[in-house]
Amino acid sequence: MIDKKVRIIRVPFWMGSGRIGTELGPESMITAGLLGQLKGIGMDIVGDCEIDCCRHPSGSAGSGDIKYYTEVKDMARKVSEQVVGALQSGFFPLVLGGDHSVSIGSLAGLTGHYRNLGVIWFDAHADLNTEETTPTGNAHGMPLAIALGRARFKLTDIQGSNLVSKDKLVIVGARDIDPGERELIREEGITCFTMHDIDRYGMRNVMEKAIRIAGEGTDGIHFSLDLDALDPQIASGVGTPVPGGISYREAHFAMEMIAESGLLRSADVVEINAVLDNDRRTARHAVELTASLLGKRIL
Ligand code: 4U7
Ligand code: MN
Ligand code: MN
Ligand code: MN
Repeated sequence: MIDKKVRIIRVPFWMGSGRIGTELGPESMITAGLLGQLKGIGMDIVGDCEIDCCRHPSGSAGSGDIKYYTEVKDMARKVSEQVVGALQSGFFPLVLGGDHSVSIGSLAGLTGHYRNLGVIWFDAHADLNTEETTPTGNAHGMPLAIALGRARFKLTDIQGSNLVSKDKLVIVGARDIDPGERELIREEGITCFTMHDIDRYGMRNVMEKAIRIAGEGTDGIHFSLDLDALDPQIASGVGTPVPGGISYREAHFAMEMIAESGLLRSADVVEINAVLDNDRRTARHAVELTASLLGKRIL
């Protein structure tokens, strides 16, 4: 068990996903018992906060390349400030989305604090679209391109941040990759363990490699959990489900391996769409996975 003071940063934001529902994510995880789970494993929850982000846009999505660009950037700046504040106080930042554009804020805050950050990105998607390659204009498909400095909107547009190093980034669980993203993965040599790799080598081998790449010679690992990494048969409450995903047991084991590594420095839990999560199972899985990630053990 990690002896940790955790600051929960709730980000009720949906505008990076283009549809409402993810703004209810933080609330749905709290309702599903997140605080009790974390206290149950000895976590001290200190000064949790909610980001004051735009929930009801006054205008349209805008005419630029990124929908709701102004709102996304404003949200990311605020998340970044809270993440920096948590780190300066010695607290573990746990960011609850919201759609995956909230991670732009997490990464901006983290890279300002840690010179050499490792990142593991658990996702059905690569989230590597740029303004040029995005098929949708939705910012939640772009955070990694932004973090690597490959989009026009760069992480360093947020004050105090640095870019993420492509050598220290690992994507796990991908199975829906757009043509532009595929090209970027090849060009940059980004490590992307697809479902094919998980089938072939098993979750254990994939995670051993992922933890080595993101954890060796870095200041530690940021783990970003997009719930659509899970198979939609067990986690249907997401806006962009893709069949053929990670099983319940594979996911738990991956979380436990990260916890055991002792290298985890921060985490995001994102993309629960409470409007689609009718049976609340996705929120419950999110809570259980978060507890395992932070050190919950069976025995
Ligand atoms: B998520 C998509 F085109 N690639 O860019 C896009 F398929 O944070 C989906 O991983 C992105 O859930 C999904 O809009 C973003 C699309
Ligand atoms: Mn994602
Ligand atoms: Mn995804
Ligand atoms: Mn999604």
